[in-house]
Amino acid sequence: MQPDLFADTRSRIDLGPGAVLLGGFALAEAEALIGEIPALAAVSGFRHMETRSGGRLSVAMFNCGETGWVSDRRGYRYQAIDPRTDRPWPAIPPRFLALAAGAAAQAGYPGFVPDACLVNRYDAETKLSLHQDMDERDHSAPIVSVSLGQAATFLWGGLSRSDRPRRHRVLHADVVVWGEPSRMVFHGVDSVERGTHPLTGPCRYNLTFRKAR
Ligand code: MD3
Ligand code: FE
Repeated sequence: MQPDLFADTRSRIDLGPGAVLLGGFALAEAEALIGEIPALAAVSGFRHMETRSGGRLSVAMFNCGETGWVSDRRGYRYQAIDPRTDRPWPAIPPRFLALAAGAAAQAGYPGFVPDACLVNRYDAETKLSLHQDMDERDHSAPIVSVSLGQAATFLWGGLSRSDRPRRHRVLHADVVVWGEPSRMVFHGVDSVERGTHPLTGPCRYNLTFRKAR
């Protein structure tokens, strides 16, 4: 036990096997992380992607990294070129990489080097229905998720769609690390709380770091 390693984390909650919520892990860095978003968005840009069925995702998003997650009429996939700009996604900022690697290490996954960072923006009324993340090639790598701004209710289900999800409140600067065997659980975001966060206003940002290829 090395207590000093846990100094930044107010609470550590085990969500399930291989999945841990590090409460407030990003608190010291949060303002700087949020401060990186406008310059990244100026290169790529938040957009509501289309779905295969012609709908529109209510979460606004873009990626940084060598590859990025996209959805359109052809379905979901990762690609190195941003379809909106026809150029590569912006690089993942070094402070993003450091935070993601630090959280992964604290959760028991040393040496985490993500190649994709999805930047999600949830405005009031935005929800993300229950789903699994299965578009990544390497399911043995963990996923690191950083919540910024307004709090939300996270839905944490099981390995079968019909498993009734549990609800967890995720707060500003909370970091969740999901590895095997919880990597493929169904999950979603139920509702973003109303109100105004001093750093993000009415919205919640989520940075999701993955090894996609
Ligand atoms: C749980 N994003 O982008 S955190 C997504 O808050 C996504 O923006 C949510 O689900 C958000 O796909 C949830 C990220 C997350 C990613 C993968 C998971 C949560 C996960 C895999 C298993 C369990
Ligand atoms: Fe997901």
